[in-house]
Amino acid sequence: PTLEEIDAARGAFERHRWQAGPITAEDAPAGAEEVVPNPARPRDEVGTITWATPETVAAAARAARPWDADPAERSAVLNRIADLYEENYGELFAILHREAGKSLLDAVAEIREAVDFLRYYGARTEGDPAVGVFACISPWNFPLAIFTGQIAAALAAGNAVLSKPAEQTPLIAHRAVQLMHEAGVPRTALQLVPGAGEVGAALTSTPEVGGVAFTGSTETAQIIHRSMAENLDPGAPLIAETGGLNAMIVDSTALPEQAVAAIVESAFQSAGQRCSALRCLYVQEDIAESFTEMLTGAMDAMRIGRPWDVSTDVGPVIDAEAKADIDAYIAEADGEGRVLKTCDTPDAGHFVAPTLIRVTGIGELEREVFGPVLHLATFKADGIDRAIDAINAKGYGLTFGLQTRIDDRVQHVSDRIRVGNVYVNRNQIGAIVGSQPFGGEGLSGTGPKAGGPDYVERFRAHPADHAAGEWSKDDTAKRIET
Ligand code: UN1
Repeated sequence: PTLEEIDAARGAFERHRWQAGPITAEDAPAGAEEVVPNPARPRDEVGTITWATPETVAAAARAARPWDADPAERSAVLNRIADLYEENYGELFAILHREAGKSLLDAVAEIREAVDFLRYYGARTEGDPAVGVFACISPWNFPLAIFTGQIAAALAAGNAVLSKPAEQTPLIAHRAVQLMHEAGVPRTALQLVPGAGEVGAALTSTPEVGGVAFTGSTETAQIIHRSMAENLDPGAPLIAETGGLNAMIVDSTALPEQAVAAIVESAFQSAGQRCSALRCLYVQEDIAESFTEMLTGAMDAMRIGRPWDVSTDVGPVIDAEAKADIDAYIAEADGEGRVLKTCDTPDAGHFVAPTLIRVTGIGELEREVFGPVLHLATFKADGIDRAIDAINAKGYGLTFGLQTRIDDRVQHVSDRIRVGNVYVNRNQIGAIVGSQPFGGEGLSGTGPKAGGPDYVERFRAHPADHAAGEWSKDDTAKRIET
């Protein structure tokens, strides 16, 4: 569909109110009900959510049964879900806009990616038996794509899934699970338990759970890992995709227009709410002044505003808490005189101004600020290795960008940087299922890469291979995209 058609299809759901809650195989107790707000429009009530509780999780775990249909049938059902997503795109767009504040372009990419995950993992249903019951815990920043990707992989391997979407985005998850059941996934093989931390804690300590897939913060991954160690089978796998402190290096040979476009997209698209987003930019000292001027000019040209306007580049952040946190971070930098550029934003709604902050190096960054905040440092002509070492020293290892026209440098830098995905002379977000498997190392995650050939394998029971570490090279190896 064209953007106009998408917008029209979405428009039919402009005032709809969704009602969501746990979806379990058998009757299970549920908890309190709450209104789901719209991050861009404070008075818009998008729907209501009835939360699951630890008791809901216990009942769902008892009712869970691995999906024992043959691989061809599982494959057909996963593809049917993809078809249903495509047929229902207007409604899915509307929820992504109103519940998650997704811009039109981000929502297009998100539905595309969810469909890609379903078809890609749907082609990998043959293999060893399932682990059993998988808990899938997903983030709000890709509330359909990552939510669907985890579930599709677990189901492709024949597992039963207990899925907890992020508490900010339960409505899109609920609608997705309805479509999955409509396509033919048995209710015993897929149950939805929306909730906050206590539901997550119940999932990662329920003895029936044989493995956990998690995407979210590094801190939460560590909590999950501890809970699994204390409560689950020692062999239960944790498949985690976590945070990043991603950098880009721009040397004096880079094409400035190309580099600026890549930086603006990498740092500010999706309001910077991607684990892959660019956080710290290193520009070679010799060109820093003119380059910074171009970059701040490009920031001036960005449109920040309502996600449902076709021309919007940057929408809101997810909620009031996120806005308060990022605004406080910017205010502190401002107080220290380190803000180089900030933009105007609409008054109402959870908008955060895209902001450029001066630092001496990535070492100064104490944490991942999950919003449209970019840090800028410079390096001397002979200092590129020192910059890379400083980036590696942070311990994360997700994405890295390089802008250069020196061929030898591409190899040298790619060899030295320790990340999952290296992007050369392009943006460093927007990995594509199948052709660009995505995932990191160190504090950024366990591997295997999502959208890669080994991802579904980790959802199967083959302890011999696990023990021997016999994963193919694509499992965690660095990938270079140009
Ligand atoms: C995330 O933000 O949690 O390449 C991971 C990208 C996306 C990142 C998803 N696949 O930008």
